[in-house]
Amino acid sequence: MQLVYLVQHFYASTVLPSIMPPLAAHHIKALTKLSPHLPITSSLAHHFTDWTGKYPSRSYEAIKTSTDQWHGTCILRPANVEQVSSILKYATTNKIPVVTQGGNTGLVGGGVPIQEDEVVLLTSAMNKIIEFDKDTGIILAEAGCILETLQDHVRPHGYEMPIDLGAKGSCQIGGNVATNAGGIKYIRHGSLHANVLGLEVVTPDGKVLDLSRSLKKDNTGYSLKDLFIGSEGTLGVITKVAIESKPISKETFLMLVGFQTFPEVVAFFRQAKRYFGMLNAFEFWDQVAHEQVVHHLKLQSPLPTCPFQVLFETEKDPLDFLEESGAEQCVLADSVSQQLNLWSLREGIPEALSKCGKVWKWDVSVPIDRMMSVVENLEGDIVSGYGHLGDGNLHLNIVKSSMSKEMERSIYAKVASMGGSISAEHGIGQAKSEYLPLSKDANSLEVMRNIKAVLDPAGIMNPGKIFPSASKEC
Ligand code: FAD
Ligand code: 2HG
Ligand code: ZN
Repeated sequence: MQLVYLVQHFYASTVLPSIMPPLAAHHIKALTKLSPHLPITSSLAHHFTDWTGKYPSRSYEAIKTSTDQWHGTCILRPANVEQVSSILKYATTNKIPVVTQGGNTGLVGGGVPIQEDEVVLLTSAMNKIIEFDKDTGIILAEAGCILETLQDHVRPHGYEMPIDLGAKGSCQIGGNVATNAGGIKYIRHGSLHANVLGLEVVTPDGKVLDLSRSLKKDNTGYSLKDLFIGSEGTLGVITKVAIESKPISKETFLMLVGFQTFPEVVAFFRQAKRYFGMLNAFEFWDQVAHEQVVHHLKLQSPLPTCPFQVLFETEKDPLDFLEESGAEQCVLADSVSQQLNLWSLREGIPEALSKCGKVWKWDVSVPIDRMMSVVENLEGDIVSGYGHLGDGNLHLNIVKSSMSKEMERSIYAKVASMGGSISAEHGIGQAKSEYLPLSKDANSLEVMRNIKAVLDPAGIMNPGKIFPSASKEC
C-alpha cells in the first residue's frame, strides 16, 4: 500500500530554535556538483514537512507557494555511497546541516529539516537489492529499498522480513533501521538490533564504515552497527543494510476476538502466551478506533460493537484454546482475503484517524495491565488507544484542534511514573526531544552527547533532533 501524503500544516505549536539564514548560493552550487539533485519547486514541498503535516520546516511555505525554483536550500539524491561521502565531507567542512530522508513516513518529525539552511539528502536512488542468500535468508540491500519491495523479494523463496508495518509501501529499510522501527512482527522476531546483521554507514567526515558483515555471530569489540540502529540520522547516513529474513510459518491462524473490558483483554493475552508459547502477532484497539477505521476506510467489520478487539496470529491450531478461554465473540479468518481484511482493520487506524482532524500522538511502552489507564479521562474530540499489546506498546491518538504543553507533558509524566518509555518505537525526532530526560538519566544523556560530539563534531547531522536543547528540557 502506497501511503497517501497528508499535508496538513496547521500545527503551529512547534517551538523552533533561533532562525538560520538560507544556504548560500555558492554552497548549493558546490553540493549539486557532488551529487544528482532535484530542483526545488512547489511540487517537492512534501520533502519539507512530514506525513502528519505537523512539522513543516521554516522554508515549507515559501517552497509550497513559489512557482519558480526556490533558492534557499537543496535536495540531493545521491546514487551511491561515494556521493554520500563527498556530500558529508563538504557539509562538515562548511558546517552545513544535513537531514537524511527515506520514505518520510516517520511520525516524530525526524526526517524533515527545521531550518532553511538544511540540505535534504534523499536515499531513494540507492534502491538496489545487492544479494539474497536463499539458504540463510540473509538479504543485503541498499538503504533506499522500500520495505514492501524487500518483503516481496524474499516471499517466493519461503521467507518473510522480520519487520512489518502499516507504512511498508513507502518506508525504506534505511529509515526502518535509523528509527529502530517496531511494528506487528516485533513480538515474533524481536527488534532490529536482533535481526540487522550489518550496515554500511557514512560518518559526517565522509568515512565509509563497512559494518555490513552477513554473519550471525561477530564479537569483535564495540557493536558499532548497534550505535546506528535508532540513531535517527544524527550520527551518519546508513547506505546498506544486511538483515536476516525468517522462514515463513507453514500454517498460520488469524483471529479477531471481541471483549467487553480491557482487563479481559490482558487476561486473554496472558492465557494465549502460556498456551501457545509463541505468538506471531498480538494487536488490540478500542471501539473508538474501530468506528473510525470502518467509517473512513469503508471496511467490513465482523465484530461491529465490541469495546475492545484483539487481532492475533498463531502457528498452532487455536480451536481448543478459544473454547478453553471462553472467548464469546470470535472470528477465525478462513481465507487469505479475509486475513487481509482483518489486517486492514488494524493497519488502517492511523490513516483513518488522520482523516478526523489534527491528531496528537503518543507512542509509549507501559506495563500491559495499566495501558488503558493512560487513555482514560483525557479530553479530546476523539481519544483512542490501540497498538502492539503483546510488546507493551500503546499508541494513544487524540484528535483535537490544539494540544496544550501541560496536557502533553502530563501524559508523558504519567508514563514515566509507571516506569514506561516515552518512545516505544517511533523514536524521538523533534517531537519528543524535550521529554527525553523522562526516559534517559542525566549520565546516559551525557554519554549520548559525547558520542554525538565524537562522530559529528561540527553538529551537521540532523540538528534539533533527539537531543533536548538546554532551554527546552523538562
Ligand atoms: P523517514 O521518515 O524518512 O526518516 C525517519 C528518521 O530516520 C529520520 O530521523 C531520518 O533522518 C532518518 N533516516 C532515514 N533514512 C536514513 C538513513 N538511510 N540513514 C540515516 N538516517 C536515516 N513505526 C513503527 O516503528 N511501527 C509501526 O508499526 C509503524 N507504523 C506506521 C504506520 C503508518 C501509517 C505510518 C505513516 C508510520 C508508521 N510508523 C511505524 C513510523 C514510520 O513508518 C517508521 O518510523 C519508519 O521506519 C520510517 O522509515 P522512513 O524510510 O519513512 O524514514
Ligand atoms: C501503528 O502501529 C503505527 O499503527 C502508527 O505505529 C501509530 O499513528 C500512530 O500513532
Ligand atoms: Zn505501532
